[in-house]
Amino acid sequence: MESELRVVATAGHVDHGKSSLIIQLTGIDPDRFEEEKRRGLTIDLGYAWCTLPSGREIGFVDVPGHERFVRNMLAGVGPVRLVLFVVAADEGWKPQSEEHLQIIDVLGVSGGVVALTKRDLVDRETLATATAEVRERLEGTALEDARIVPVSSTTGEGIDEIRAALDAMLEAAPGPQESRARLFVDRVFTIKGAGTVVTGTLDGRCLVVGDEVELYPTGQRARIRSLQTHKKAEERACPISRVAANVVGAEREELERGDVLGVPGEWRPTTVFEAKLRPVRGLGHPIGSRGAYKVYAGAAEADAHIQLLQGTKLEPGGEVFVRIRVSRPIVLDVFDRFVLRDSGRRETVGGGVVLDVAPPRARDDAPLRLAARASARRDELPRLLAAERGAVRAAEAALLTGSMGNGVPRVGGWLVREDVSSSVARAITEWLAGFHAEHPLEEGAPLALAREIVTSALRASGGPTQSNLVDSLLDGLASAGTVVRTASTIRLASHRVALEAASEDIARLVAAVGGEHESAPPTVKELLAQGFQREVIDAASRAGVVVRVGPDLVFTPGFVARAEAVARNATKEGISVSVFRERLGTSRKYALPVLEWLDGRGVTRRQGDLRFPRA
Ligand SMILES: Nc1nc2c(ncn2[C@@H]2O[C@H](COP(=O)(O)OP(=O)(O)O)[C@@H](O)[C@H]2O)c(=O)[nH]1
Ligand SMILES: [Mg+2]
Repeated sequence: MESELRVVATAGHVDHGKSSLIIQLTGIDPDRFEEEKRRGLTIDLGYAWCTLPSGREIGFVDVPGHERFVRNMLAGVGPVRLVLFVVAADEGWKPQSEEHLQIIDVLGVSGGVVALTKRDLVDRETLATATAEVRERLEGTALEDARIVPVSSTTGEGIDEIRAALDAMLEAAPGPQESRARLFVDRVFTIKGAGTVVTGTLDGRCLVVGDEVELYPTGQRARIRSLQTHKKAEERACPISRVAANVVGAEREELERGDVLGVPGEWRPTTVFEAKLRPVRGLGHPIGSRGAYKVYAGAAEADAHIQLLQGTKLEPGGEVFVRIRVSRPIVLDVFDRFVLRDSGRRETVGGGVVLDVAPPRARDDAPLRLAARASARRDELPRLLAAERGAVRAAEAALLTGSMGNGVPRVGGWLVREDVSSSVARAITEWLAGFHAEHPLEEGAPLALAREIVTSALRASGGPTQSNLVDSLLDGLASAGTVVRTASTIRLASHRVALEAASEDIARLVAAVGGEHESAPPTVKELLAQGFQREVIDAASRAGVVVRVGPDLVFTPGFVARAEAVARNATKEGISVSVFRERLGTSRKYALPVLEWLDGRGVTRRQGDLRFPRA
C-alpha cells in the first residue's frame, strides 16, 4: 500500500487567487471548509486534493492567515516541503509575497511551482513585466528554479500547464523517509457520539485503527478508534497525508494545537535544542541573544530565548549555531525545520534546522559537534551521539535521533565510542595483569575493585559512569574471552594459579596436615600461627592439594576420601558420631565438622544423632 500522495502548501499575498486556483484544480473549495467547520460538517480544514495527469494524488493545504502559513509550511506538508506560490499578474509582488518567500527560503523546499494568477486581467505586456519581476524576486532563493506559469482561474487558461508543472515537481521531489510516526495536531474538537478528534499531517510511519498512541508532551495514552484521510474512513493512514483521528482516552481539554500524536515512548519532548539558524533575506537588523522570540516548529509555537553559540550577533546573510530554550515542551526531531519570529517587532527573522534535541550542558565544543551533525545522515546520528558522550544507551540514542544505530559497536544495551571501550579494556587488562603478578596464588581479583578501575577509565575518557555501563563493559570483555568473571571475582582468561611459585610453601603445608598429623591436623588458625600464609592455604585448597572442610579446618584429600568411604559403608541402621570417629581414627573435634561437611555435600543425611548414607 505505497501511498503516492504528496501534500503541497499554497503561498502568496491575500486575494491573489490561491483558493480560486485550488478550486480550479481540485473542484474542492478549501474556504468552504471554514464554513462547514463552523457548522461541524467537516474535519478537513483548508484541504483539497485531486489526481494529476500522471495518476499521482496531490493534496493542498490552503489555509488563510499568516501564522497558518508558517504552520502549513512546517507541519502541514510534512518533511518534504512543496509549495504552490501564487502571485497575481495584475498586482505583482506584494509584502506578503516577500514574507512568504523569505520563510520558504529559510526553510528550504523540495520543489515549487509559481502560478502567475489572474492572467485574464492583464495584457501581454503587463504579463511579461510581471513575469520578469517575479523571476527577479526569486533570484538567489530556494524558488530560483521554479517554473512560472501564467494562469486564470476565471477562464481556465493555463490550468493544464499548472497540472503538468505540479506533476514535474512531484516527479523530481524526494520521497519521504520512513521514521517515527508523528501526527502534528493542528486541530482538536469533539464530535457527538464519537468523542475527541484530532487532525493533522502524518509523517514518518503509518497509524492503524486500534493502535495505542501517546499524546505528547502530556504523556497521555489513548487508542485510535477510527481514522480518516480525505474524508474516507481508513483502517490505516500512511505518511504523508492529512489525517483525522478519533481517539479514545483523551479529552479535548487535555489536548492543544502543537501537540503530537505518536507511538508510546518513541519521543521525548524538549524545552532546549540546538540548531543552525539563518536570518531571512533582507532582514534589516542582526539577531541577538537579548530579544524575545517565538519558535514555530511542527504545529507548535512557543516563546523562545536564543543563545548564539558562535559570535555575539547574527548578521543578515550569515548563519550560526544557536541554543534555543522554549517556554513549553515540544516534540522535535533532528533535521526538523523551524521558523523564528521576533515577538517585539512582530516579524519573521529567521529559520533553521534542528540539530540536537538534547544538547549537553557544556557548550565549548558546540560548533564542532553541531557541524558534524549538520552534515550527517540520520542513520549516522547514533554514532555521533556515542562519539559526543563516550557512550549512550541504544534506546536513548533511538529516542534522541530517530535511528537505531545499526552498525555502531554495541556493548550490552550501549553504543560505545571505540576509544572508550578500548581504553577500558586496556585499563582492566593492565590492572589484572598486575594483580595476578602480585597475587599468583589468587584465582582472581575482587570484582568490586575491577568495577572501580572501569569507572575511572570511563571518567578519564570522558564517558558516562553508570554502573550498568561498567557491568556491560566487563560482560563484554568476558564474552570476548578476554576475562573470566564469577559473582565476586574477575581474572584474565589466560591467568592460571601458579602453584609452582609457592611449591615449597605448599609442600610444607601438606607435610603439616598430612602424615602422622592426618587425622588430627592443626586448625587454619594454628597454621597461620605457625607462619603459613592464608593465600597459600587458599590456593592449596582451590587446587585440591588440601581439602577445606570448614572455615578453620583443612585435611588431606586422602583423609577426606576415607571419611566418605566410612560414611557410605554405614548400614541401614545408620552410624553414630562415636562409631564414625572410631572407624576413622580421629577425635570428636574433627569427626563432627567432617560429618557436617558430608551432610552438606549430600553424602550423608542426619537424623537425630545418626547419619544415613544417601543413595
Ligand atoms: N479575474 C480573475 N479573478 C480571480 C482569479 N483568481 C481569483 N480571482 C478573484 O480574486 C479574489 C481573491 O481570490 P481568492 O482565491 O479568494 O484569493 P486568496 O486569498 O489568495 O485565496 C476573488 O474575488 C476571486 O474571484 C482569476 O484568475 N481571474
Ligand atoms: Mg484563500
